[in-house]
Amino acid sequence: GGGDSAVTLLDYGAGNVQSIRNAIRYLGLDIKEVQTPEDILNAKRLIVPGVGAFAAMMDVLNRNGMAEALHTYVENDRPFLGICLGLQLLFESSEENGSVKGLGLIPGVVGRFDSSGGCRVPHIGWNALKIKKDSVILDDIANCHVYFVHSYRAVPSEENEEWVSSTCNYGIDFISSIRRGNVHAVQFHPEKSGDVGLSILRKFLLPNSSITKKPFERKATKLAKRVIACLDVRTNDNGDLVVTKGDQYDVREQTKENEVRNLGKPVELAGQYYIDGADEVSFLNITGFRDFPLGDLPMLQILRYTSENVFVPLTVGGGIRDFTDANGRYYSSLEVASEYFRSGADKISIGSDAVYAAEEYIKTGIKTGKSSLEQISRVYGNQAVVVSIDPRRQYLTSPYEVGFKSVKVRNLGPNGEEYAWYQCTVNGGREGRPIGAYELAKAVEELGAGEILLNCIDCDGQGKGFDIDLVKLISDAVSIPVIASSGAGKVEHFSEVFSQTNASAALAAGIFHRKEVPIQSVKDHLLKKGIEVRI
Ligand code: 1PR
Repeated sequence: GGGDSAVTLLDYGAGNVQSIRNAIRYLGLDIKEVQTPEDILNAKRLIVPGVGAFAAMMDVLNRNGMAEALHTYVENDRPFLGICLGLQLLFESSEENGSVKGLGLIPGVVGRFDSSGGCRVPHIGWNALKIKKDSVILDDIANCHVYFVHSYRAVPSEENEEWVSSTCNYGIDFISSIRRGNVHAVQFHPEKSGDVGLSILRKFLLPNSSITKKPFERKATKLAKRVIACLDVRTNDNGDLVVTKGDQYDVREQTKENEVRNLGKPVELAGQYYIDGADEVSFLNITGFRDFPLGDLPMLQILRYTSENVFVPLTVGGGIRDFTDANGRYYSSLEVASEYFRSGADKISIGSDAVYAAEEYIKTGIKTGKSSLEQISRVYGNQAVVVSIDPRRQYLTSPYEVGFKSVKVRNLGPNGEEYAWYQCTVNGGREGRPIGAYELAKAVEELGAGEILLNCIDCDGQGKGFDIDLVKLISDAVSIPVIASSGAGKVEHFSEVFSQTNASAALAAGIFHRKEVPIQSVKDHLLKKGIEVRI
C-alpha cells in the first residue's frame, strides 16, 4: 500500500506486532513496513509498537540506524504514536536491563514497579486514566478502562510535565500517555483495549475522519478485576478442531460412542465473547502435550482469524516445549511460542513443561536459563508468559503427612480429612507429579512467569464454585497476578472469589459455552457488589 491511507509501522522483531497490524487493517488502512531509516524519515504517520525487552529493542534500533532516524522524526514534530516500549524509548534511559539509554527526548528514567507495596508486577489488566491535558487522541475516553501489560514505567516530574497528557495509578502515579504537538505515546495497548482503544487509534490514524461517535459513558477509577473466557480446543474424532469442555478434565460424552464433546467453533465463539465483553480470551490446545502444535496448523489459523476481529488480549497454550518431528527436525519451545505470537497471540501459556522446569529448579537450585519458561520470558518479557497449573486435591489427616504445603480445607474430605495439598499434574491431568501447586507457583515466579492460570481438576466443569482454599493459597504465595479457574457455575461465584482471595482475574468456560450465564451478567453482579470491572 501507499498514499494517504497508509501508515508506517516499525517492527523491530520482538513481541506481538501482529495485534497492532490487525487493528490498523480493521480501521481500513494499509501498512507500510519500515525497512530502512529513510522509511522513518519519509513516513506520513508512524507507529512504533512495543512488547519485549528494552535493551533488545534499543540494540536493534541503534545497530541499523533507526534510533537516529526516530530521534530526528520526533524532534521535527512529525505524526508519531509510540505504544508501550514505544513510549519508554523516548525517555533518557530504562533500568530494565541494567541501565540502557533511550532516545533522550523526554527527561526521566524508566524504572520498575515496586511489588513490595502490595501491587502485583507485572501490571496486567484494565486500568483507569487521569487525563492531564487536552491530548486529541484521548479526548472523550476519560473514565474508561484501557489495557496495560508491563513491569516498567516512567513517572511524572517537573522536568517532563509539559509532555504528560495522562497518568494512571498503580501503587504510584505513572505516565500513561504523553503528547506534544504531533507526537503521541501511550503506555497501554490501544490495539488491545476494545472499542475504546480502536477509537484512540482512529483519532491518530484518521484525524480528519468525520465519524462522530457518542462519548463513552464509563466510571473507571482503578485496576479492574478481569473476567476471562476460556476455550479448550482439540481435534474431535472426525479431525475437526472444536471447542470442548470436560468434567474434571474428561471431555468425552458418557455415551456408547464416547465422542469428544463439541460446544462450538473456536473462532466464532471467541468473536462472540469479545462482543459480549470478555476482558481476555484464552485458547488451550488441550492435546498439545501429544500432538505437535506447529503440525497442528488449524490452531495457528484459529489464532490468525480470531485476532483479526478480537481487540482484547489473546492467550494460547498447549504443547509449548522442545520438539523433534518425524523427520528429525528439532523445534525449540521458543520457535513454537514465536509462531503463536506471529499468529496473533499476546501471551502464551505453559503447562506440563513448566512443571518439569520447576521440579528441576527446586532440586538443583540452579536456573539453567534453558527451560521454555526462561527462554520465552527472556525474549518476549515476563508479561507474555503465563504458567497454567492443573492441580488435583489430595486430602490429608495431618498437615505433616507430606513435604508439600498444605491447607486446612473449608469442606472436609470424604473421610473427614481436615487438610489437603494440591498435587500438580502434567499431560492434561493424566499424570501426578511430586510437586505441589504452592511449590510450583513460587518456582515459576522465580523462573520468569508473569502470571498464573490456576485451574483445579476437582472443580473443573462442576459449577460449584472456585476452590477458594487453593486460590487463596496461591494468590497469597506469589506477587504476580493469579487467574482463578475451574468451577464457576453462577455469578455469585465470581464475587466470592474476588472478595475472599487476591485473584486478579476469574476464568470460566462451561457456563459461557452453554449460554447459562452471560458475561455481561457476571459484570453487572460484580459492579453491584462494589467490585470494579470494565464495562
Ligand atoms: O501441558 O503445556 O501442553 O498445556 C496443556 C493445557 O491444556 C494446560 O493449560 C491444561 O490446563 C489444559 N488442559 C489439558 N487437558 C485439559 C482437559 O480439560 N482435559 N483443560 C485441559 C484445562 C481447564 C480450563 C477450564 C476451566 C474452566 N481445562 O481450561 O476452562 O477449568 O472450566 P469451567 O468453567 O467449565 O469449570 P501443556
